[in-house]
Amino acid sequence: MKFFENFKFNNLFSKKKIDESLLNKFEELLIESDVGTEMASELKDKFKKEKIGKEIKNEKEIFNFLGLQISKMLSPYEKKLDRLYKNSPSIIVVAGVNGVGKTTTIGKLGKLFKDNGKKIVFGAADTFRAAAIDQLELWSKKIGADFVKSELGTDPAAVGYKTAKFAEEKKIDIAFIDTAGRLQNKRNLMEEYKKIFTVLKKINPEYPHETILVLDATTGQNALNQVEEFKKISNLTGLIITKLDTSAKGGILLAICKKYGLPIIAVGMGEKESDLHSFDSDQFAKILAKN
Ligand SMILES: Nc1nc2c(ncn2[C@@H]2O[C@H](COP(=O)(O)OP(=O)(O)OP(=O)(O)O)[C@@H](O)[C@H]2O)c(=O)[nH]1
Ligand SMILES: [Mg+2]
Repeated sequence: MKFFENFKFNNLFSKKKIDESLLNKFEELLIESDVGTEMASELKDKFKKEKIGKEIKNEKEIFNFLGLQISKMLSPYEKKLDRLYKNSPSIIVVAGVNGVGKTTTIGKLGKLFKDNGKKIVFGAADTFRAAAIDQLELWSKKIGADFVKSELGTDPAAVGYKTAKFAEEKKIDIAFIDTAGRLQNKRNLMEEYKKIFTVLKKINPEYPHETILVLDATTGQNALNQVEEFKKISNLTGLIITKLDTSAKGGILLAICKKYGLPIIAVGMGEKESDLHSFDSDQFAKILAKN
C-alpha cells in the first residue's frame, strides 16, 4: 500500500486550523498506509502537541513535520552495510518468504563488498529448485564471487556447512548463504531452515554472524507476520527491504521497528546489481513523506 498517496492532504487540510476531527482523520489515513496503529497514534499525538489550534500555511508543512518524525523514529535502527563485515570469514544467512528478493539481494550485496576488495562466496542452500541454484550461480559469475552448491534436493544445512567450511579454507571474507523462500506455515521447511543454524554453530558457535530477513515493500502488513515467524526460529540481526522503487513506500518499517526494534540495513531500489543502498533514515523519511 502506498504511504502518502491516499492522504488526500488537499481535502484533509483544506480547513486551515488543526482540530480533533482532523487529527482523527490524519490517524486513520496513517493506519491505512501500513504504518500500524501504534505508530499512527504516536504520530498523531506528536502532531497534536505541536500543531493543534495552529494555522498551517500549506501541505508542505505537514510533509516536513511527518518526514522529521519518521526520520527520528527510524534513525536508532540504522545499521550501515559495512557492519556486515566484521570477521573473516563473516558468515551471513539470508532469509525470507518466496519472491521477496533474497537471491537478487545477495547478488547486490556481493557486488558491493567485491567492489570493496573483499573475497566473496555464495552458498546455494535453496536446494528446492534447480532454477534457484542457477540464478545464484549466475550472480556469482556476474560479480566474480566463488560459488558453493550441492545437488538439487540436498539438505540445505549441508550446503550451509559446505559454504562455511569453504569460506574458512579459502580465506574468504564474506559468505552469503541463500535459503529457499518458504511459507511460514510449512513446518517441515521451517525445520530444515532451523537445521542450517544448528549445523553452522557446530563449526563455530558464533556462526552465522548475521541473519538478514529480506522483506518486500509491496507486501504490506503481512511483513509483520513474516518478522514474527522468522524471529521465532532464528536470531535476526537485521532487515533489508526490497522493491522500494515500486509504488510501495515501505511504511511497514515503522510498525516493524516499533514492535521488534530490528536494525534496518539496506533498501533495494531495483533489479540491477547497483540497486542496493545503505538504509538512511532521513532519505527514507523524505521518500515516505514525499518531500
Ligand atoms: N523492482 C524490484 N524488483 C526486485 C528487487 N529485488 C528483487 N526484485 C525482483 O523480484 C523478483 C524475485 O527476486 P528473487 O531475488 O528471485 O527473490 P527470492 O526471494 O530469492 O525468491 P525465491 O527464491 O523464489 O523465494 C525478481 O524478479 C527480482 O528481479 C527490487 O529492489 N526492486
Ligand atoms: Mg531465491
